[in-house]
Amino acid sequence: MSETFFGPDFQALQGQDPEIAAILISELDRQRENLQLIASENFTSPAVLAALGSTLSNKYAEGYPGKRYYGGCEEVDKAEVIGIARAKELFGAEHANLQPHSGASANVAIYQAFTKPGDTVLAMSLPHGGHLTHGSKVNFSGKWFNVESYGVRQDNELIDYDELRDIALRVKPKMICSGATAYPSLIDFKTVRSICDEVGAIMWVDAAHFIGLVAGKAIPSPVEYADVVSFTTHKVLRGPRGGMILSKAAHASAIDKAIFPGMQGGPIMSAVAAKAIALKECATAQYQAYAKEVIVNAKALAKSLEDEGMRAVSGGTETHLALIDIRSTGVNGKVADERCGRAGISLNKNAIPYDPESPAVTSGIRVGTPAVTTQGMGSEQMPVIASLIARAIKDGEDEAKIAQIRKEVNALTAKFPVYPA
Ligand code: DSN
Repeated sequence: MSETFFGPDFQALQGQDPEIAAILISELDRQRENLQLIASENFTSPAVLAALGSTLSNKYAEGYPGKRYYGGCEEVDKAEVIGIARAKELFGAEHANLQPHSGASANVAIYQAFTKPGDTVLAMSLPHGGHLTHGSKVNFSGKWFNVESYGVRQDNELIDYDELRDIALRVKPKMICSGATAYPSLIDFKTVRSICDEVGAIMWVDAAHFIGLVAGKAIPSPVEYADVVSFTTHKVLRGPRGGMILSKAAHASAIDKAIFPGMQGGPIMSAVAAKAIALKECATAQYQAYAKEVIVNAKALAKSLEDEGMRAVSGGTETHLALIDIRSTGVNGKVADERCGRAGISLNKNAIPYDPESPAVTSGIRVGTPAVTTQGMGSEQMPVIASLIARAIKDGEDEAKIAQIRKEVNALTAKFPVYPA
């Protein structure tokens, strides 16, 4: 029963606000019953959810531990101090700031700490897998900064570090950003560091997508190379929705000032405490095994989708996500996303490099394994999932077939219950 998951307070909510109570229930049911393949989503632990739903949410705590602008911060101070220590220990970082409300907020702070409006920044292009905050014209980054872009080669769909270096030498950026939302391969941080040193640029890594794999020691860390690393805490990392920044000690003051008072007021202390909980969870052997399994599953899912006749961009994946070129199906990304959705499979349409379709349509889908791995699925289930996706894409016009796929999706997820009552 979904009601029992929320505990005794839920009855009061049902009485007071049945409309919202019903949404909490139906969203929990959706997460339990459907296949969650969005590469940036996960199922956070009940302990993290408990902190998010706690009275820490009531507390104003502008400032930093021991230097607040409000009284009564003794208890929340303890949570933030513990969280900072855990972040530094887990990532081997010299400085950590747990206050960013989101990944985009963290990135605003990084621009503010290291650049002035009008400065040149070099980042991965959005159509090749970058992020809105990496210089998109519809985002503050593209409006207020001169963001130059690098991309992937057309032949192997991997970052071309020679091209990156050539562009850096030409445009002389103040800062170079590595990191993407739809790049299935590992990034060569050592080479990026050498390019930054050559042109005198700050090395910023937006690790939002893969930081959980770093935390689980499943892939190499950017922390030793980068001046500053920003990320979200709710993806593979499996924490609360929010952001975090790690940096060298020399940048600590600039980062902290950029977050507060530079662009945020009071931190969300319930989220800060939840981040501390997630960081403790990430330091366990179980989490390390999980992070490795996420990659094993992503590789298996990419291979199985290729067996279904689709093409994995850059030949597969080394991370938690795969980008799939679905042009062989004759269906575009937008339609595939919608058909999978009707079949109970949550994924997203995604541009592939050099995509002939517009960003609103796309030729691809992005799939990720953080959530299905959390619920215990393994290599055995990946071909089953690939087959369900392929059938939903191909048979999506036939309501009876979609209903049958949905039934199979629900039967599969029932075997791997999330948030058991
Ligand atoms: N929106 C996130 C994603 O899905 O990749 C990036 O911030």
